[in-house]
Amino acid sequence: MQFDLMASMMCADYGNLEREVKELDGGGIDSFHIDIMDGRYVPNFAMSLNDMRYIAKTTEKPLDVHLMIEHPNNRIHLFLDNLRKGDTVYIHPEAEYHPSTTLQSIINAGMVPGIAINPGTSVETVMEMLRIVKKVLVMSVNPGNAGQMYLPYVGKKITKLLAIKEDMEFEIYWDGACSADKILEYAPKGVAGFVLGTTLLFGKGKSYGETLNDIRELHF
Ligand code: S6P
Ligand code: MG
Repeated sequence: MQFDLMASMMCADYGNLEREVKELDGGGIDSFHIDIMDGRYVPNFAMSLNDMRYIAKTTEKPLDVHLMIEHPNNRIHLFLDNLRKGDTVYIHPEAEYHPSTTLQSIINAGMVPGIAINPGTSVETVMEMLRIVKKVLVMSVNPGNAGQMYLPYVGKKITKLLAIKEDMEFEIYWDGACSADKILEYAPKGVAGFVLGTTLLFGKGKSYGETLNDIRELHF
């Protein structure tokens, strides 16, 4: 079964960030998920531009930058100038007056454009943007914190997105409270990747390599 695994780096041990990145890299993570929060769009501050730069220079694997900030277009160049072609940038459409303009800036810079969809946001609201983006990050928790409970009503939205993803040419990624049973259920249905945080990857008393192998060996 083919699917990507991304590490939610806001859950990493910041006292040993280089070691964390290298262990995840060596353990077979597919990309590094960078949660950027501004304390306004979401009620929390998380990773910074400096953290993102540091991780970018410590690994050659792709970065998956999830911007939970108001009006990302005002400062989008700060992110784009520090990423590599092929890295992904997700914006929240609600945080921007003209999200399609911001997505175009991401495309023009050679990055992969994505939108993140909050639990309370419907597919219909973002329908036109689905024609522009390559990736859709479905939030299965409200944005702002790691370690939250899965919101089961999000399942219906994933089913809707799965039904239109081929025609509209985007891939679906899961973010929030990702457990093995969610991967078992949704990878076979066509969800392309999963962001792993405190639920499945960090603080488990096992090496990241072991955990990632266990996930890849799940019996589908
Ligand atoms: C939430 C953020 C997510 C979390 C991730 C953590 O605002 O976008 O990327 O970091 O959900 O995983 P977990 O398993 O602790 O929920
Ligand atoms: Mg995230």
